[in-house]
Amino acid sequence: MNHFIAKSARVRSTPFTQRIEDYGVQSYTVYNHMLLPASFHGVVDDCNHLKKNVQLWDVSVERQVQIKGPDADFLAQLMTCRDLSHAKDHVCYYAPIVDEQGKILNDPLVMKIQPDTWWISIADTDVLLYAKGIAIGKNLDVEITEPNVNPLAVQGPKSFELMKRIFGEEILNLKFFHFKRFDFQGHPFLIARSGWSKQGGFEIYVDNDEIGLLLYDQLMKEGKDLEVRPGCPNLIERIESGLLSYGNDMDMNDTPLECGLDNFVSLNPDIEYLGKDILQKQKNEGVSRSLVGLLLDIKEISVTQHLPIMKEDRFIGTLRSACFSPNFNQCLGIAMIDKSHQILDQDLSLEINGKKISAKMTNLPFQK
Ligand code: THG
Repeated sequence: MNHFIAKSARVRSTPFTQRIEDYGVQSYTVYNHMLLPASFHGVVDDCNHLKKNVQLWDVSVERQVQIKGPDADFLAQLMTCRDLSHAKDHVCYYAPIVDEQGKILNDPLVMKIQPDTWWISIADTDVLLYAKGIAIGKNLDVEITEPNVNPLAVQGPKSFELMKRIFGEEILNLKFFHFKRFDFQGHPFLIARSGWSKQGGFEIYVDNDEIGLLLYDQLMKEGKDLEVRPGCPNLIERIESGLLSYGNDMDMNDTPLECGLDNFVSLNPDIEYLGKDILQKQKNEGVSRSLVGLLLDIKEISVTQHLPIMKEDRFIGTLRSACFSPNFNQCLGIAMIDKSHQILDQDLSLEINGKKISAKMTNLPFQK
Protein backbone atom coordinates (compact mmCIF):
# COMPACT_ATOMS: atom_id res chain seq x y z
CA MET A 1 0.00 0.00 0.00
CA ASN A 2 1.16 3.51 -0.74
CA HIS A 3 1.21 5.98 2.08
CA PHE A 4 1.43 9.70 1.60
CA ILE A 5 3.30 12.31 3.51
CA ALA A 6 1.00 15.08 4.68
CA LYS A 7 2.81 18.26 3.75
CA SER A 8 2.90 21.31 5.98
CA ALA A 9 5.18 24.21 6.80
CA ARG A 10 6.79 21.94 9.42
CA VAL A 11 7.70 19.29 6.84
CA ARG A 12 9.29 21.80 4.54
CA SER A 13 9.16 21.77 0.76
CA THR A 14 12.18 22.96 -1.23
CA PRO A 15 12.54 25.42 -4.11
CA PHE A 16 12.70 22.35 -6.41
CA THR A 17 9.69 20.42 -5.04
CA GLN A 18 7.36 21.57 -7.82
CA ARG A 19 9.93 20.57 -10.45
CA ILE A 20 10.51 17.06 -9.12
CA GLU A 21 6.76 16.50 -8.77
CA ASP A 22 6.30 17.56 -12.39
CA TYR A 23 9.01 15.02 -13.30
CA GLY A 24 7.21 12.28 -11.36
CA VAL A 25 8.87 11.73 -7.97
CA GLN A 26 7.61 8.36 -6.60
CA SER A 27 8.32 8.64 -2.90
CA TYR A 28 9.69 10.96 -0.26
CA THR A 29 11.43 10.60 3.04
CA VAL A 30 11.83 13.37 5.62
CA TYR A 31 15.30 14.65 6.54
CA ASN A 32 16.05 17.74 8.59
CA HIS A 33 12.29 18.43 8.74
CA MET A 34 12.25 18.70 4.95
CA LEU A 35 11.21 16.61 1.93
CA LEU A 36 13.92 14.39 0.43
CA PRO A 37 12.95 12.44 -2.69
CA ALA A 38 13.59 8.69 -2.26
CA SER A 39 12.81 7.28 -5.71
CA PHE A 40 11.77 8.25 -9.22
CA HIS A 41 11.71 5.02 -11.27
CA GLY A 42 12.28 2.50 -8.46
CA VAL A 43 15.51 2.16 -6.49
CA VAL A 44 17.09 -0.44 -8.85
CA ASP A 45 16.36 1.50 -12.03
CA ASP A 46 17.48 4.78 -10.41
CA CYS A 47 20.74 3.06 -9.36
CA ASN A 48 21.50 1.68 -12.84
CA HIS A 49 20.77 5.05 -14.41
CA LEU A 50 23.01 6.87 -11.90
CA LYS A 51 25.94 4.56 -12.69
CA LYS A 52 25.70 5.27 -16.43
CA ASN A 53 24.40 8.78 -16.87
CA VAL A 54 23.80 11.96 -14.89
CA GLN A 55 21.15 12.88 -12.34
CA LEU A 56 20.01 16.11 -10.68
CA TRP A 57 19.40 15.57 -6.99
CA ASP A 58 17.29 17.95 -4.89
CA VAL A 59 19.34 17.61 -1.69
CA SER A 60 18.06 20.85 -0.14
CA VAL A 61 17.78 18.77 3.06
CA GLU A 62 21.55 19.06 3.40
CA ARG A 63 20.95 22.25 5.41
CA GLN A 64 23.77 24.65 6.15
CA VAL A 65 24.33 25.67 9.75
CA GLN A 66 26.19 28.95 9.42
CA ILE A 67 28.52 29.99 12.22
CA LYS A 68 29.81 33.52 11.83
CA GLY A 69 31.82 35.78 14.07
CA PRO A 70 35.07 36.20 15.99
CA ASP A 71 34.61 32.86 17.85
CA ALA A 72 33.48 30.84 14.77
CA ASP A 73 36.76 28.91 14.45
CA PHE A 74 36.72 28.04 18.15
CA LEU A 75 33.11 26.84 18.12
CA ALA A 76 33.48 24.83 14.89
CA GLN A 77 36.45 23.00 16.44
CA LEU A 78 34.69 22.45 19.80
CA MET A 79 31.94 20.54 17.98
CA THR A 80 34.03 18.13 15.91
CA CYS A 81 36.71 15.51 16.52
CA ARG A 82 38.28 16.33 13.12
CA ASP A 83 41.32 18.62 13.36
CA LEU A 84 40.24 21.87 11.70
CA SER A 85 43.26 23.89 12.84
CA HIS A 86 44.89 23.68 9.39
CA ALA A 87 41.64 23.77 7.41
CA LYS A 88 42.21 25.39 4.03
CA ASP A 89 40.01 27.80 2.13
CA HIS A 90 38.06 26.16 -0.69
CA VAL A 91 38.22 22.63 0.78
CA CYS A 92 35.38 20.53 2.25
CA TYR A 93 36.07 18.42 5.34
CA TYR A 94 34.11 15.41 6.53
CA ALA A 95 33.89 16.26 10.23
CA PRO A 96 31.91 14.10 12.70
CA ILE A 97 30.12 16.16 15.38
CA VAL A 98 30.48 14.56 18.81
CA ASP A 99 29.00 15.19 22.25
CA GLU A 100 30.75 15.30 25.62
CA GLN A 101 30.60 11.47 25.73
CA GLY A 102 32.39 11.20 22.38
CA LYS A 103 29.16 9.92 20.78
CA ILE A 104 28.40 10.95 17.24
CA LEU A 105 25.60 13.53 16.83
CA ASN A 106 25.96 14.15 13.10
CA ASP A 107 28.45 13.55 10.26
CA PRO A 108 28.51 16.73 8.16
CA LEU A 109 30.82 18.23 5.62
CA VAL A 110 32.24 21.52 6.86
CA MET A 111 33.64 24.39 4.83
CA LYS A 112 35.18 27.68 5.78
CA ILE A 113 33.44 29.94 3.28
CA GLN A 114 34.90 33.20 4.62
CA PRO A 115 37.63 34.03 7.13
CA ASP A 116 35.09 34.24 9.99
CA THR A 117 32.32 32.01 8.61
CA TRP A 118 31.78 28.24 8.53
CA TRP A 119 29.08 26.24 6.81
CA ILE A 120 28.25 22.92 8.42
CA SER A 121 26.41 20.86 5.79
CA ILE A 122 24.46 18.62 8.09
CA ALA A 123 23.03 15.10 8.10
CA ASP A 124 19.69 14.45 9.78
CA THR A 125 19.86 15.98 13.30
CA ASP A 126 19.39 19.48 14.73
CA VAL A 127 23.00 20.66 14.78
CA LEU A 128 21.87 24.29 14.95
CA LEU A 129 20.38 23.69 18.40
CA TYR A 130 23.57 21.99 19.64
CA ALA A 131 25.69 24.86 18.28
CA LYS A 132 23.46 27.45 19.94
CA GLY A 133 23.53 25.58 23.24
CA ILE A 134 27.31 25.52 23.29
CA ALA A 135 27.59 29.16 22.16
CA ILE A 136 25.21 30.34 24.88
CA GLY A 137 26.78 28.13 27.56
CA LYS A 138 30.29 29.32 26.74
CA ASN A 139 29.30 32.90 26.00
CA LEU A 140 30.82 32.87 22.50
CA ASP A 141 30.74 35.78 20.10
CA VAL A 142 29.03 34.07 17.13
CA GLU A 143 25.87 34.32 15.10
CA ILE A 144 24.29 30.93 14.27
CA THR A 145 21.74 30.76 11.46
CA GLU A 146 20.30 28.49 8.80
CA PRO A 147 20.68 30.49 5.57
CA ASN A 148 18.39 29.91 2.60
CA VAL A 149 20.80 27.55 0.85
CA ASN A 150 19.45 24.54 -1.04
CA PRO A 151 22.08 22.18 -2.43
CA LEU A 152 21.49 20.69 -5.86
CA ALA A 153 23.73 17.70 -6.60
CA VAL A 154 24.72 16.75 -10.14
CA GLN A 155 25.85 13.11 -9.91
CA GLY A 156 26.97 10.38 -12.25
CA PRO A 157 29.74 9.81 -14.84
CA LYS A 158 28.20 12.27 -17.32
CA SER A 159 27.97 15.06 -14.70
CA PHE A 160 31.37 16.38 -15.84
CA GLU A 161 30.21 16.91 -19.43
CA LEU A 162 26.95 18.49 -18.28
CA MET A 163 28.60 20.88 -15.82
CA LYS A 164 31.16 21.86 -18.47
CA ARG A 165 28.35 22.85 -20.82
CA ILE A 166 26.86 25.20 -18.22
CA PHE A 167 29.89 26.53 -16.34
CA GLY A 168 32.73 26.11 -18.86
CA GLU A 169 35.93 24.02 -19.02
CA GLU A 170 37.25 25.51 -15.79
CA ILE A 171 34.86 23.47 -13.67
CA LEU A 172 36.74 20.33 -14.71
CA ASN A 173 39.81 21.60 -12.82
CA LEU A 174 37.94 21.47 -9.50
CA LYS A 175 39.56 18.73 -7.39
CA PHE A 176 37.62 16.23 -5.26
CA PHE A 177 36.29 17.93 -2.09
CA HIS A 178 37.33 21.41 -3.29
CA PHE A 179 34.89 24.25 -3.90
CA LYS A 180 34.84 27.54 -5.81
CA ARG A 181 32.35 30.11 -7.04
CA PHE A 182 31.15 29.78 -10.65
CA ASP A 183 28.86 32.20 -12.47
CA PHE A 184 25.44 31.42 -13.85
CA GLN A 185 23.30 34.32 -15.11
CA GLY A 186 25.56 36.74 -13.27
CA HIS A 187 25.13 34.92 -9.96
CA PRO A 188 28.21 33.35 -8.30
CA PHE A 189 27.17 29.90 -7.07
CA LEU A 190 29.38 28.02 -4.62
CA ILE A 191 30.09 24.64 -6.27
CA ALA A 192 31.95 21.71 -4.73
CA ARG A 193 33.21 18.52 -6.34
CA SER A 194 31.38 16.25 -3.90
CA GLY A 195 28.16 14.33 -3.41
CA TRP A 196 26.72 11.34 -1.65
CA SER A 197 27.58 8.78 -4.33
CA LYS A 198 30.78 7.28 -5.69
CA GLN A 199 29.76 7.93 -9.30
CA GLY A 200 31.44 11.34 -9.43
CA GLY A 201 29.85 14.76 -9.48
CA PHE A 202 29.24 18.16 -7.99
CA GLU A 203 27.11 19.95 -5.44
CA ILE A 204 25.78 23.43 -6.22
CA TYR A 205 24.87 25.43 -3.11
CA VAL A 206 21.84 27.30 -4.46
CA ASP A 207 21.42 30.53 -2.49
CA ASN A 208 19.00 32.23 -4.86
CA ASP A 209 15.69 30.42 -5.49
CA GLU A 210 14.81 32.22 -8.70
CA ILE A 211 18.15 31.81 -10.47
CA GLY A 212 18.40 28.31 -8.96
CA LEU A 213 15.24 27.31 -10.83
CA LEU A 214 16.61 28.75 -14.07
CA LEU A 215 19.75 26.71 -13.44
CA TYR A 216 17.70 23.56 -12.76
CA ASP A 217 15.84 23.98 -16.06
CA GLN A 218 19.05 24.73 -17.95
CA LEU A 219 20.72 21.57 -16.56
CA MET A 220 17.72 19.48 -17.65
CA LYS A 221 17.74 21.10 -21.10
CA GLU A 222 21.48 20.87 -21.76
CA GLY A 223 21.55 17.31 -20.42
CA LYS A 224 18.89 15.87 -22.71
CA ASP A 225 21.29 13.94 -24.95
CA LEU A 226 23.17 12.79 -21.81
CA GLU A 227 19.88 11.30 -20.58
CA VAL A 228 19.78 13.52 -17.51
CA ARG A 229 17.03 12.64 -15.01
CA PRO A 230 16.03 13.86 -11.57
CA GLY A 231 17.40 11.47 -8.95
CA CYS A 232 18.21 11.24 -5.28
CA PRO A 233 20.65 9.58 -2.88
CA ASN A 234 20.30 5.90 -3.74
CA LEU A 235 20.10 3.17 -1.09
CA ILE A 236 21.79 0.50 -3.23
CA GLU A 237 24.57 2.68 -4.61
CA ARG A 238 25.49 4.09 -1.21
CA ILE A 239 25.60 0.68 0.48
CA GLU A 240 27.68 -0.81 -2.35
CA SER A 241 30.00 2.21 -2.06
CA GLY A 242 30.25 2.03 1.74
CA LEU A 243 28.86 5.53 2.37
CA LEU A 244 27.49 5.60 5.92
CA SER A 245 24.05 7.03 6.64
CA TYR A 246 23.56 8.83 9.95
CA GLY A 247 20.35 7.68 11.67
CA ASN A 248 20.60 4.30 9.93
CA ASP A 249 24.12 2.88 10.29
CA MET A 250 25.07 5.07 13.23
CA ASP A 251 23.42 7.29 15.77
CA MET A 252 24.04 9.08 19.06
CA ASN A 253 24.71 5.79 20.87
CA ASP A 254 27.84 5.13 18.80
CA THR A 255 31.27 6.74 18.73
CA PRO A 256 33.10 7.64 15.49
CA LEU A 257 35.75 5.01 16.35
CA GLU A 258 33.07 2.32 16.53
CA CYS A 259 31.87 3.49 13.11
CA GLY A 260 35.31 3.12 11.51
CA LEU A 261 35.79 6.87 11.22
CA ASP A 262 39.25 6.74 12.83
CA ASN A 263 40.76 8.92 10.09
CA PHE A 264 38.50 11.77 11.17
CA VAL A 265 39.26 11.54 14.91
CA SER A 266 42.20 13.74 15.86
CA LEU A 267 43.95 13.48 19.21
CA ASN A 268 46.22 16.44 18.43
CA PRO A 269 47.04 17.95 21.88
CA ASP A 270 46.75 21.46 20.43
CA ILE A 271 43.03 21.30 19.71
CA GLU A 272 40.03 21.34 22.02
CA TYR A 273 36.72 19.58 21.38
CA LEU A 274 33.97 18.01 23.47
CA GLY A 275 34.37 14.30 24.23
CA LYS A 276 38.08 14.27 23.39
CA ASP A 277 39.17 12.57 26.66
CA ILE A 278 36.72 9.77 26.11
CA LEU A 279 37.77 9.23 22.50
CA GLN A 280 41.42 9.27 23.60
CA LYS A 281 40.64 6.54 26.14
CA GLN A 282 38.71 4.48 23.59
CA LYS A 283 41.54 4.85 21.09
CA ASN A 284 44.03 3.58 23.69
CA GLU A 285 41.89 0.67 24.83
CA GLY A 286 40.39 -0.24 21.45
CA VAL A 287 36.69 -0.43 20.64
CA SER A 288 34.53 -3.31 21.85
CA ARG A 289 32.32 -3.27 18.72
CA SER A 290 32.43 -1.84 15.21
CA LEU A 291 30.62 -1.63 11.89
CA VAL A 292 31.17 -4.53 9.49
CA GLY A 293 29.58 -5.83 6.32
CA LEU A 294 27.10 -8.71 6.17
CA LEU A 295 26.17 -10.92 3.23
CA LEU A 296 22.59 -12.04 3.76
CA ASP A 297 21.02 -15.17 2.36
CA ILE A 298 17.76 -13.53 1.24
CA LYS A 299 16.54 -11.92 -2.00
CA GLU A 300 14.74 -8.89 -0.66
CA ILE A 301 15.02 -6.83 2.48
CA SER A 302 13.91 -3.56 4.02
CA VAL A 303 15.40 -2.56 7.36
CA THR A 304 13.13 -0.22 9.30
CA GLN A 305 14.72 -0.75 12.72
CA HIS A 306 17.96 -2.18 14.05
CA LEU A 307 17.59 -5.99 13.90
CA PRO A 308 19.29 -8.31 16.41
CA ILE A 309 22.03 -10.57 15.03
CA MET A 310 22.70 -13.92 16.69
CA LYS A 311 25.58 -16.33 16.73
CA GLU A 312 24.05 -19.61 17.76
CA ASP A 313 21.94 -18.34 20.68
CA ARG A 314 24.01 -15.31 21.59
CA PHE A 315 23.17 -11.72 20.73
CA ILE A 316 26.26 -10.23 19.10
CA GLY A 317 25.05 -7.06 17.40
CA THR A 318 22.49 -5.34 15.17
CA LEU A 319 21.83 -5.00 11.46
CA ARG A 320 21.52 -1.28 10.69
CA SER A 321 20.76 -1.13 6.97
CA ALA A 322 20.62 -3.47 3.99
CA CYS A 323 19.51 -3.75 0.39
CA PHE A 324 19.46 -6.28 -2.41
CA SER A 325 22.34 -5.44 -4.75
CA PRO A 326 21.81 -6.64 -8.34
CA ASN A 327 25.52 -6.02 -8.93
CA PHE A 328 26.60 -8.40 -6.13
CA ASN A 329 23.52 -10.57 -6.73
CA GLN A 330 22.85 -10.75 -3.00
CA CYS A 331 21.73 -8.71 -0.01
CA LEU A 332 24.40 -6.48 1.52
CA GLY A 333 24.05 -5.29 5.10
CA ILE A 334 25.86 -2.91 7.43
CA ALA A 335 25.95 -4.16 11.02
CA MET A 336 27.39 -3.19 14.40
CA ILE A 337 29.01 -6.35 15.80
CA ASP A 338 30.91 -7.12 19.02
CA LYS A 339 34.65 -7.24 18.35
CA SER A 340 35.00 -10.56 20.15
CA HIS A 341 32.60 -12.13 17.63
CA GLN A 342 34.09 -10.64 14.48
CA ILE A 343 35.33 -13.60 12.48
CA LEU A 344 35.29 -13.35 8.68
CA ASP A 345 32.85 -15.67 6.90
CA GLN A 346 31.42 -17.08 10.13
CA ASP A 347 27.80 -18.22 10.10
CA LEU A 348 25.40 -15.80 11.76
CA SER A 349 21.64 -15.54 11.79
CA LEU A 350 18.90 -12.99 12.20
CA GLU A 351 15.15 -13.06 12.27
CA ILE A 352 13.21 -10.98 9.77
CA ASN A 353 9.42 -11.01 10.06
CA GLY A 354 9.56 -14.26 12.04
CA LYS A 355 11.77 -15.94 9.42
CA LYS A 356 15.32 -17.06 10.23
CA ILE A 357 17.92 -15.73 7.77
CA SER A 358 21.54 -16.84 7.62
CA ALA A 359 24.33 -14.33 7.09
CA LYS A 360 28.11 -14.13 6.79
CA MET A 361 30.37 -11.39 8.04
CA THR A 362 32.60 -9.51 5.60
CA ASN A 363 34.75 -6.38 5.47
CA LEU A 364 33.62 -2.86 4.60
CA PRO A 365 33.62 -1.54 1.95
CA PHE A 366 32.15 -4.53 0.12
CA GLN A 367 34.33 -6.20 -2.46
CA LYS A 368 33.28 -8.53 -5.23
N1 THG B 1 27.05 16.57 0.84
C1 THG B 1 26.79 17.68 1.56
N2 THG B 1 26.22 17.64 2.76
C2 THG B 1 25.87 16.43 3.28
C3 THG B 1 26.14 15.23 2.59
C4 THG B 1 26.75 15.32 1.32
N3 THG B 1 25.26 16.38 4.49
C5 THG B 1 24.69 15.15 4.93
C6 THG B 1 25.52 13.95 4.57
N4 THG B 1 25.84 14.01 3.14
C7 THG B 1 26.79 13.98 5.36
N5 THG B 1 27.52 12.73 5.30
C8 THG B 1 28.50 12.45 4.37
C9 THG B 1 29.07 11.20 4.38
C10 THG B 1 30.07 10.88 3.46
C11 THG B 1 30.48 11.83 2.54
C12 THG B 1 29.90 13.06 2.53
C13 THG B 1 28.92 13.39 3.46
C14 THG B 1 31.56 11.54 1.57
N6 THG B 1 32.56 10.76 1.94
C15 THG B 1 33.67 10.42 1.05
C16 THG B 1 33.96 8.93 1.18
O1 THG B 1 33.53 8.30 2.13
O2 THG B 1 34.63 8.45 0.28
C17 THG B 1 34.93 11.21 1.33
C18 THG B 1 35.33 11.32 2.77
C19 THG B 1 36.69 11.98 2.90
O3 THG B 1 37.66 11.41 2.38
O4 THG B 1 36.82 13.07 3.52
O5 THG B 1 31.56 12.05 0.46
O6 THG B 1 27.00 14.32 0.61
N7 THG B 1 27.09 18.87 1.05
